[in-house]
Amino acid sequence: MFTRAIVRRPGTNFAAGLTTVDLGVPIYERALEQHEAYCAALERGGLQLIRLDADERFPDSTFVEDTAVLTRACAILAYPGAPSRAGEVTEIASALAPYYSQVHSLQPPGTLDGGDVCEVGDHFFIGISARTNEAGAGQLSAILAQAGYTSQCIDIRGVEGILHLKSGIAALSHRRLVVIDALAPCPEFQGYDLVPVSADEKYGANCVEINSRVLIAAGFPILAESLRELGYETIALDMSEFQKMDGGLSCLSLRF
Ligand code: CIR
Repeated sequence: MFTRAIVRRPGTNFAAGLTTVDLGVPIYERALEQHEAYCAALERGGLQLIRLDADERFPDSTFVEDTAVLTRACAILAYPGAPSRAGEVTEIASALAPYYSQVHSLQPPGTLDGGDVCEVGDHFFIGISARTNEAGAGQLSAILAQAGYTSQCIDIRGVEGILHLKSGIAALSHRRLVVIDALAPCPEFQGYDLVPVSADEKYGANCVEINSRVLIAAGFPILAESLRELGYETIALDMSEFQKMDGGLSCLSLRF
């Protein structure tokens, strides 16, 4: 159950951020509208928003999820794997300080993006990716273990077309995992109730459950229908401008 979320408005230089996809240049005005609709959906889910101003020093800083891992016990400041993003963590640390008495920080040579960390109950999957290395995953795993959580690493470096682990999976209530076809066979995911996502709806896998409603990217009708059949209310959000920058729905907020 989340009660709050940190969000950061995209800056005017949002289009100068990192991307590996070839979907065109994002339209800033549209990104702002989509961001506002996203914030409204979080508020509709009962979350109190901590809204940070745009930070033009960091074009990718609207993707706040990558800067921290939040648990009930503690906050863990990430060490983003892209050098252009490492400085984003400082302001997020200040924003989190009033809410957490226990704050840990990952240290180099460890790198870790929050988008690689997927919490399912008291267990965490940590993606080893182009952004998160073994050292970062190891540090996070040790901090989580101290706090009473278990974790497992999932190597996604060979999985085409996903930047982060959570580009390909999402945890829902009732031990459900929304999972793209390429990750569904992972032995670590067996024992969960898998909600499969076909290759042509892959981007939709990055969805977020907010207090029993599921926010999903618009345009993925098969996944939306599967979720409705499972009894979830879904809210579809247009994410086109964030998708152009490799960003999924979860990465626009840090929920806690
Ligand atoms: C980046 O490449 O870092 C940003 N353009 C997108 C980050 C997306 N983050 C996420 O999905 N957790």
